[in-house]
Amino acid sequence: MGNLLAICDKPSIQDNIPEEVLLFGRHRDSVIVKTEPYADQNPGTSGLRKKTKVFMQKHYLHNFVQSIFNVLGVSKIKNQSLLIASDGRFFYKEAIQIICEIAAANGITHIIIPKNGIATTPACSVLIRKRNRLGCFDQYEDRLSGKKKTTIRDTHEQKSSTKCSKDGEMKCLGGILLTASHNPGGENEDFGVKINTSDGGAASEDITNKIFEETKKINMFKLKRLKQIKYNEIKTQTVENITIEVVNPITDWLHLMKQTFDFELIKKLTLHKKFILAYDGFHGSTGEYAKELFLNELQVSGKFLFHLNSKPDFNKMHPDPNLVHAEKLVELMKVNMDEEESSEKDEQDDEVIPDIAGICDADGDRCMILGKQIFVNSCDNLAIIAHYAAKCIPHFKTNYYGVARSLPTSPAVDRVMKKFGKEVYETPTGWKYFVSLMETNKISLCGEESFGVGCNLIREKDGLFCILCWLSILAYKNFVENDKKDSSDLIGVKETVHEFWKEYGRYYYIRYDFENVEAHKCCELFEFLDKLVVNKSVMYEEIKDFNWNDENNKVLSVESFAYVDCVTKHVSKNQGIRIKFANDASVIYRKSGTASTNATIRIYFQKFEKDNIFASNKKVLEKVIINGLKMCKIKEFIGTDVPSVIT
Ligand code: VG1
Ligand code: CO
Repeated sequence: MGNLLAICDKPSIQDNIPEEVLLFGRHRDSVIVKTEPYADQNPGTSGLRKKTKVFMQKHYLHNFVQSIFNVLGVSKIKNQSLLIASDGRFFYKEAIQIICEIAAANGITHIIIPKNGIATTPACSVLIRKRNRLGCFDQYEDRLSGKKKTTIRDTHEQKSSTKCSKDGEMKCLGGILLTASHNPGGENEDFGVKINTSDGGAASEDITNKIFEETKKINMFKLKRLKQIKYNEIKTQTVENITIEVVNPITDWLHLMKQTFDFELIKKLTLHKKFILAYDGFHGSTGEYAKELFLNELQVSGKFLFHLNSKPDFNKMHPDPNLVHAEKLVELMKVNMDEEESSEKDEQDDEVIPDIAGICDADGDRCMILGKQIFVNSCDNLAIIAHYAAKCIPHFKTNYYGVARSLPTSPAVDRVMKKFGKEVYETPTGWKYFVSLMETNKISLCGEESFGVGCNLIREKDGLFCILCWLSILAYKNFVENDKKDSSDLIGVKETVHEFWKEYGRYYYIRYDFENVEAHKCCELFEFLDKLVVNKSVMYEEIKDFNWNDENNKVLSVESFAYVDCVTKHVSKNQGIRIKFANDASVIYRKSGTASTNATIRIYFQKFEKDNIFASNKKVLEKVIINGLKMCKIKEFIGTDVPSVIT
């Protein structure tokens, strides 16, 4: 029996063998453990997310991790290196140990772990890309050879020619990131696993589909017991023939940021006597980065930097940068969403309000930007960055291709790109869809309405990158476009946003989230919407309580969004329903792919106004919201039309 199982690459086990069999590996030190599949391990928009206690169930994490390795196949894993990192949430230490043991038994010989096990998602992407000499890190190999590269996404393979790059670093198979991102953490909250491939991007949908299929039939996993792995010091050690390389996760990322941005220009702003930056890290993974970047590099005062130390339960905060959960900085910045936007300055002299505030989620890939008395909605955020990028961010001066945005992100950026004569790509929700567009040099910048923005140097969205974009814009406006050197009156976020609206018009925008909806009720609602897609006239029959004669209610189209990946040609269907109205308004309905329990329905309302740009967001969207809620018959299907979160 020993021999039989010893040669098994793909787990397959008979029912009548003992629970655990000691039998394989060069030193006969690995075991094969019998397991039962779980039916619910379907990775969503970005990784697998469940309650922590679900992950703590017997073999739950083991099954999922072994399924990842099964999909990759033994030949791709053998003697390779793997990154394992986390955002510091509860259960991450146990999880790192488990993954190391499964990885080692599956043939991984080199494991990279950031110091203390904590790194941001974008920094992990940078680390993987640097190890594999991809993109701007290719100078060691591809740039010299002048060879045209096929994209990694084309083949889902790591270039197998060399295992080590010229300076001796091991190449990296990819990363397993232990995070549930903006979801809360703790024993009774959420845990998650994101998977990044060797291009540094989140695994594409066809890979995650295969992993899900594997989890449904898995009946064994491999394990090599290792003594407790330590990663609190930066050093390389060997633990039972496995190299454990503990790295500083900040170095490569910071180096890349310095290449991307003009730090000298930014410092004119951050060293200005009147300038104040505020930051909230929600006790997630960004704290050490924020200290290094803001305190050491940009020398801002630490007075308004909050929650930088990593805590497993994020001090009971919900690390989701939105107007509800980021209340501390919303209050500090005096943002009042119910008021109309005033184009006038109405700041009181005696109050100290920072010039800009950034709030990142636990894994550091999202960021909400606030200015004095203003919230920058994420769609405008992308558009404003797109507008200024070539002027003040060195990377975009020479490498500015197109831009991509997810379906529910308003087309504010489309207006900017139209002016520049550049392409805009509309993708489903989730960063993985942007990766192929980056791989093929179609885009340089991309973003989502959920506080995500990033560029083609990294394959993940990056919250601190977003803040650096804003610091660059403000520095440019104050010290290049104007000379505010000695002035105390700096041009701020609010003026920048208002100026943008004046030039391009404004997309009013609100998102409603209905959380914890029973799955079957959510399905029924979407089945109904699907009927509208097939036949618009169903609307007129089914939605009686509606004034169809009102010009504002005129429906132009009802579509179900589908997308074809430009590299893999994978077709993603049912990515959301969009209803367009004749009055420049639209409503989009989606099922969230990040909920850890039950279903979350997201409804996005938007309306464009060319000249009426300083009105209240709520008032302008009032009718659109009423229409949008009626048209999906939400009250009928889920019993309420009151959302759990409004952004
Ligand atoms: C949400 C956001 C989406 C984002 C995703 C992952 O997905 O809407 O824009 O890419 O989270 O972000 P969904 O399916 O729940 O709408 V993160 O920072 O949670 O990795
Ligand atoms: Co995140």
